[in-house]
Amino acid sequence: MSSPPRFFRDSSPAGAPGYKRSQFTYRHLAQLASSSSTCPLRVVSHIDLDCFYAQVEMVRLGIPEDKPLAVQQWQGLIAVNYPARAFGIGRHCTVTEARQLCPDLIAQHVATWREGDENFAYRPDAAEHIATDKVSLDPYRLECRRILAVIKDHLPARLQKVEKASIDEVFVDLSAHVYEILLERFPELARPPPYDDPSEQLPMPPLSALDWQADALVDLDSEQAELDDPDWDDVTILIGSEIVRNVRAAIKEKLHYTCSAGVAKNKLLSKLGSAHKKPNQQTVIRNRAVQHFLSEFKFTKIRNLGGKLGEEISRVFNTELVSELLSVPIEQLKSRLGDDTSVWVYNTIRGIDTSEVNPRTQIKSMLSAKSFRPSIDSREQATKWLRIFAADIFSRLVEEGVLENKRRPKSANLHFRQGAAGGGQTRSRQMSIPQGKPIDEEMLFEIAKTLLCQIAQEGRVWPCSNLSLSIGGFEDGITGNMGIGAFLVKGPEAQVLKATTRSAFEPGGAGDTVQPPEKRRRTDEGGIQRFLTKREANREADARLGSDVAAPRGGASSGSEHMPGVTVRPSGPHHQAPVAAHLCSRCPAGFASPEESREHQDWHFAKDLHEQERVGLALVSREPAAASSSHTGTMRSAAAPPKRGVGRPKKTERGQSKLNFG
Ligand code: TTP
Ligand code: CA
Ligand code: CA
Repeated sequence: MSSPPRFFRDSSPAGAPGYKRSQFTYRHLAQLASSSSTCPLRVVSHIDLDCFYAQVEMVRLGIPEDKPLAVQQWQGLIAVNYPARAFGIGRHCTVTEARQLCPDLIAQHVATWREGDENFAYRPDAAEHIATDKVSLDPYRLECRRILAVIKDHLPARLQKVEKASIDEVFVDLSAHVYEILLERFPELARPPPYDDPSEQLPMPPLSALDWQADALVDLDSEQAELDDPDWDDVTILIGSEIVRNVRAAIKEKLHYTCSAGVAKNKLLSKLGSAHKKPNQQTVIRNRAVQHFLSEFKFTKIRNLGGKLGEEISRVFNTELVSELLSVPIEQLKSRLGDDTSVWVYNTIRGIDTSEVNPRTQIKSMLSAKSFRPSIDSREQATKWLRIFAADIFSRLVEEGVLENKRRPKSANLHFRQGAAGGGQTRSRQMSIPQGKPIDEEMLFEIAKTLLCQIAQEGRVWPCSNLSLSIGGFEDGITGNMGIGAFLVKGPEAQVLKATTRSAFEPGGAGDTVQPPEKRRRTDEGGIQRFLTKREANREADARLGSDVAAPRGGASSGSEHMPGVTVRPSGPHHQAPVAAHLCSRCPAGFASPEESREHQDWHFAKDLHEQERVGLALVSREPAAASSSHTGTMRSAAAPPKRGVGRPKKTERGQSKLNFG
């Protein structure tokens, strides 16, 4: 645990000689207390686990943190720990290539479900069973829940605002929490504003050392900016950074995982910050450093600017650099990109983002699917998969609080793609899920079998190249924030969860395969969505992502087996077929909401960064490489490259020395 920084207790009183006012007002302070997304004192953090699946396997298997390890799916790698990355191994490598680079590499295959088996398991021969196995991401999802529980336990319940952004990352809006700490440390801020006027400026914070400890502090573009007195935004971000450091220490202490974090005034910047220095570090982007931080990026590296939109902008304005795009007036952007998009782009490259941190979004449907190459041709074979789908979906229902009747699906749907790989007609049947009695795995299995039976009765339906079971029409039990309950899984729910999923590492849980069914295009999207939704699925990307079939064709795909957060969520309670309104332009995934689609783009974006970092294109940065830079003293990296120093940061960040006023 870190000690709080030392501050002088007195702020300069109004009217004192040389009295200088803060640029912030009492109203801004009130906005901080209410976590307003437009508050200039706002503090948001993005926390991302380092080489997540690899760390889960290392902890599960008790592998020392300096041993190179990668997580394998079929012949590909989906996660690589930092010691293995030091050998040049990345997700682009096949297992064979990786072993050539590092003969000692531990390649752990993901757990799989196997046709006919009722449980998922870690199987030594999984890699050779692409035709009969289906990847289970349950171990990672369970660890994700435990990590979220630690994060939420660590933050005051009434002040917390945590958004799960993918399987290994969260956004946390720390504003309200920071406000409380701020008032404890500076009680003078709790006094009413002069003349009771909230637009009155605050007194300046005391000129004392802001102790940034081991944070990576992003440099400023001028020495002068560093010499400017710290204002309250520096103080709030510092307090936020202390909170995050403690959260990260708790995750390490309780679960033995390291993570990296960004601390800044919004989601956009905090997300860029968490990726800035890895592993096991946190990067602080003070408001005064934002422009300098961003100007070093290619804008194509920024969330949602990596795809078609970024390409279009670089073509039209003939640059990929944020620094050059900054000089383009808004009118000129508007004339080329349309109003909404240009405002968004204009703000984004200036680090302006007022999007909310949304506590968990509610799932509208769940889907479990498998593509068959070669196709299957009997009801017996299909039934074995239905059992797996039922177990898979049931496990996620448990997570959704269905057992406490918080939310309950109303309908089930079976899709059956007839014919050889990729081609053929899709048949589907839907039925209501009986209300009034508890849903269990057996009930879902029975429903699925009934639906299969109905399809089979149509005659001449075999062979089958893709099968999927989906449920939808969730009815809300508890309104508002699902919040903590879904993750903490305490008391009776924990018992049920234990009974149904058992340990993540024992057979008996459920799978996480969520695969997009046939997608329907929607072309009526305006603004930025235009760039995120249209475009043919990129099959090459799919193959690279390590789908369970070598080269999926046709609308149905199995390519998303290991993609975090890919959930196809049909809209409407009685949909006929799952409809993904927002298609990923880069892979076959589809989403029901723009938000989910954006999150998925982030995931591609992170993935691209990894690939580009490998060839040194990621980010024009003056910082030392992640592997050799500083990290906190209290936490040892579980996934640090060999021979890396542990403990103190190697060099003081520029801003750290410059902010010593005390
Ligand atoms: P990431 O957070 O993108 O990567 P990472 O945690 O492995 O590494 P880093 O330290 O750079 O954050 O993804 C989280 C997990 O999602 C990752 O461990 C495995 C899974 N994943 C895939 O299965 N395939 C992919 O292409 C990507 C990008 C991630
Ligand atoms: Ca990660
Ligand atoms: Ca991530």
